[in-house]
Amino acid sequence: HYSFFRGYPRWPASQTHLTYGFLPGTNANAISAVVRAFNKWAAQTHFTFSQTQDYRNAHMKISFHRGNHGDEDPFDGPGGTLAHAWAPTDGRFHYDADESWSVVPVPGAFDVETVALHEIGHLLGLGHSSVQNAIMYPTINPGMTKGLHGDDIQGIRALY
Ligand code: TQI
Ligand code: CA
Ligand code: ZN
Repeated sequence: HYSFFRGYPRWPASQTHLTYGFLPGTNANAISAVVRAFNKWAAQTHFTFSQTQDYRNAHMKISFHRGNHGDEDPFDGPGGTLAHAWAPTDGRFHYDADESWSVVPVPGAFDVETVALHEIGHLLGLGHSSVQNAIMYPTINPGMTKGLHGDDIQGIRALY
């Protein structure tokens, strides 16, 4: 079953359109995969999302970093943490650049789109789910791709 962050942080009801931007220099194939993930969330929620070139002013900011990258949660090299994102309305979403990433299923590499679906769930206010096939389930294996599950959609609809 889905869960939320403590205090149920969420985007204001008036903000159904949210922008996202990528740190300049982000790999184009990774951008395409994250765009697909936003489109999948948009198809199942009241949100619309659009990519902006104005990274600094985007509601949600996506970037790749390694190790200590200036926030309160340094990355840990290969293994361990793959990515992190903050609860509403912070908007930061970071990938650990020290992991193996792929935009097509490759054994041993993590799927950029699948991880984006999960982290966008956090950006929108979802916590983790106990349903194994839900995108918000807190475990994933390399080479695995997942999509949105009924439990994820019910969670977002319950929050908003
Ligand atoms: N990163 C954790 C995550 O996004 C960060 C985290 C730990 C967290 N506890 C949290 C975030 C509680 C919000 C609330 O879950 S991770 C997966 C999954 C990670 C894990 O690197 O462990 C994905 C990142 F679910 F597949 F295991 C992305 Cl998809
Ligand atoms: Ca790591
Ligand atoms: Zn998570």
